[in-house]
Amino acid sequence: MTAPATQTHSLLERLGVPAEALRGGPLAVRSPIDGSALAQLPVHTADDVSRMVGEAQSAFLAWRSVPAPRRGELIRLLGEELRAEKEALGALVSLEAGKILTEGLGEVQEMIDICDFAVGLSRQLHGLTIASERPGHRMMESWHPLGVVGVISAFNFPAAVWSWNFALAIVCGDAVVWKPSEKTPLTALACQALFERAARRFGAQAPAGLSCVAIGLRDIGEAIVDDARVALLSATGSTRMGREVGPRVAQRFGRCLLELGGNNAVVVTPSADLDLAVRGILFAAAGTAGQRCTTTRRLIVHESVRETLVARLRKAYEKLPIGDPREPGTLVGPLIDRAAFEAMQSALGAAAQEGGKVHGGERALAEAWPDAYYVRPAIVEMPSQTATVRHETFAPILYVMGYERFEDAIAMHNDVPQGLSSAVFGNDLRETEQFLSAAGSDCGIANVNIGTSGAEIGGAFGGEKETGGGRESGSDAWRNYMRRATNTINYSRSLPLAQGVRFDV
Ligand code: UN1
Repeated sequence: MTAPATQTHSLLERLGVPAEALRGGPLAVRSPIDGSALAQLPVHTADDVSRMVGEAQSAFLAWRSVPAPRRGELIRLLGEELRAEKEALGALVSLEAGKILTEGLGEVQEMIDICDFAVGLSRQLHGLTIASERPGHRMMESWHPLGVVGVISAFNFPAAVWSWNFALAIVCGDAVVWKPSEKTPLTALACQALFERAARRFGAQAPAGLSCVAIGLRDIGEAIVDDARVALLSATGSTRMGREVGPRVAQRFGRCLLELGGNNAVVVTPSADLDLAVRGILFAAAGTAGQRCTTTRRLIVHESVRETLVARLRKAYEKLPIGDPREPGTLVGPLIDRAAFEAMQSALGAAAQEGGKVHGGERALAEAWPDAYYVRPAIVEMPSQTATVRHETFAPILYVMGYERFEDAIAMHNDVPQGLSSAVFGNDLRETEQFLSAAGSDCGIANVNIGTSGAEIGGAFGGEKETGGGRESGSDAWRNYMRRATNTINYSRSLPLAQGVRFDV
């Protein structure tokens, strides 16, 4: 296989990021494939961020008056650029985030899908008309562009998470300042270059500053978080990050959209089709090397099928091809870095201390790539849902717990601090519907007979409790990016007051 740096540079050049932009800075960007250096990127300062937010604010003031369907046209053009460069951008995601190729391409497809969705939405940013209690009056609500949107994204979806926010924000009439993960800034530069291509084709009506990318570490994120001109801060990452960001944005009465940790479970009931369950769990638990916020981390299985299911999963796990994510046969690529590997090992150690029986989890391919961190995905049979299980470790660890009564399975399912995604496998309508009911799964996403990961963009994406409560992507998530005005219009010749109040002199 070509050296990651060589391949990355030629992809970036193709995507419109010049080689000189990748040199001479303090931020070392590495490929998780072999740990090799991809770039020494220049970084921005807090002052640069302040300037960017100012430019974005000016762009917003012009952009908000461009008709929404016209704004949709810009996103349609971005979708075209993404279609044209799907292979290249997907390969870049693989190189920088370590995803297998099909998942890198899937990520770009998700970006194309949200662009299509946003284009349609640009003619559907509608409010209600509401019956007024007063004669000759009409009430309605209008949705207006909000302002500058700050986006902070994580390494594991280095492009798609930005696009969910960006495509909606742009059709909603906002401008966006993006701080990508410092682990995956090159993908961000490529996205920006593709957007600039679309903007050039769109013409002068697209103001400069509509899309800004701020490269750097924590201080750059903080500069966006604390800037009062940023009307909405959409942040994806750890619960620890959200706990800091949320109150800081609230302090200045900004809006927050948080997508934080998940601790997603699959419940397998006695009536489940085990062939489906094995396939669904395998992809959701071991896919993306366990590094999706929607990854299945817990398996809650009825005692009557537990032994069979665990045996089948273990067999499937042993066959998982681990290796260079660019090789067509690979299903499990590397962890993002050494810290991820160490967190995984310490979770496995703690689980063993708590009585867990660990299968797999060991480092792989260390001799071939001493600076990369490949692991065999782990299955850990637990005596109960311990403290380690209740904590999200961003690695491929599947904890298995048994249950006897379905009510107990639901209680165990909900007894974690996070609430993102969930699934039940079963063909007993009473159980699967109970899982989806108000007294069932407490997550933002609840599925039947499919795994917890791989949501489509048409639905609202996000979760409850420590997951942060935000909803992105489909359904009515666009409302996050707009402000609502309630309008009352009097077309009569008198002035009746609401609630029958009299105030005549
Ligand atoms: C994430 O891991 O941050 O549902 C997002 C999924 C993808 C998005 C995951 N559509 O797994």
